[in-house]
Amino acid sequence: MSAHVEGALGAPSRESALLMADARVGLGGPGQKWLPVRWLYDEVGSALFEAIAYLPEYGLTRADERILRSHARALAARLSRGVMVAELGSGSGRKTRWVLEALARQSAVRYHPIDVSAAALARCRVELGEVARVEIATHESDYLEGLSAVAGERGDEDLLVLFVGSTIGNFERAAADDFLAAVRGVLRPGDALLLGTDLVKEVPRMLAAYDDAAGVTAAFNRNLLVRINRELLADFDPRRFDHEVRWDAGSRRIEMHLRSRGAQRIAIRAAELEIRFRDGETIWTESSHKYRPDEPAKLALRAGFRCAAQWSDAEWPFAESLLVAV
Ligand code: AVJ
Repeated sequence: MSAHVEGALGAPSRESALLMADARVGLGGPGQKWLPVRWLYDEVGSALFEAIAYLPEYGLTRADERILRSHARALAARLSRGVMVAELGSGSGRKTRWVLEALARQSAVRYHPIDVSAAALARCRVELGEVARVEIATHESDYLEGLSAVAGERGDEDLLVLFVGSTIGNFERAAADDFLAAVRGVLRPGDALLLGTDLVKEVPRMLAAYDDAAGVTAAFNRNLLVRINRELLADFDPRRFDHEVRWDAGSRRIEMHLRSRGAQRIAIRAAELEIRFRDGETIWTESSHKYRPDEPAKLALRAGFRCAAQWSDAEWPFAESLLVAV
């Protein structure tokens, strides 16, 4: 629990060392400042994301859960009995419960959540630890490494990989292609991937989802600066950065930025780095790509899957696509 704090005071933790390297690359140069999205999710960031899922403006997580809940049985019916389940990103486990329960009605299930965050895995174990006929084995690693380990452990049974919540939206489009191809590379024909994608909607609705009235998403975004202060001994004043949300129509993505109020210099002591901001200059902290309904199937084909089924939500356009490795 205290690893991050220890990282700041004593020898840097492994995570802090990686954050430092990313800060050097993303903040040190002359171009657009940016940081990889994963740094948003420390303990506070993860808790804020869970709060975001309750915001009236942010329907994504609830839509994802509604679809999984309503179609879990239809999904289970399309899969072979005794399927092994791996999930990329363990989330809170809440929406996964529906899928696991439906599968466990058919036969016992082994569930392998994969996440870089030990805290997220611990919460997942609490949430899903006592679902009848479900056995959990957690993997603290990145997605592809964890998935290879899971694939290496199985015998004859098929594998179902869950990649829901529109986490894929964080990838650039070319990187999403590469990632799905890499996932396919670990799978055997007949294995399945359930892919959740948030769909394109009216622009004001998408903007509001990332700029809610209560300011929870702004806090989620600014928490990144607080984290860097703590782990890398930096002196960001989060009040001097505005939460900014943009819709890029060309790439069909929402972007989150932190926009400097005035020119400022920030010291990142642990990295022996000084960063200058011009007035209005931003750090690009996240991209959330939005998909057209036919895009997941096309993406699937390019990566070596066929789309066997797609379910969507009427209230909040979101799609869950069942992709089968060919
Ligand atoms: C968890 C990546 C799907 O991009 O919508 C929510 C994260 N960022 N509000 C998203 C997020 C700001 C979320 N994903």
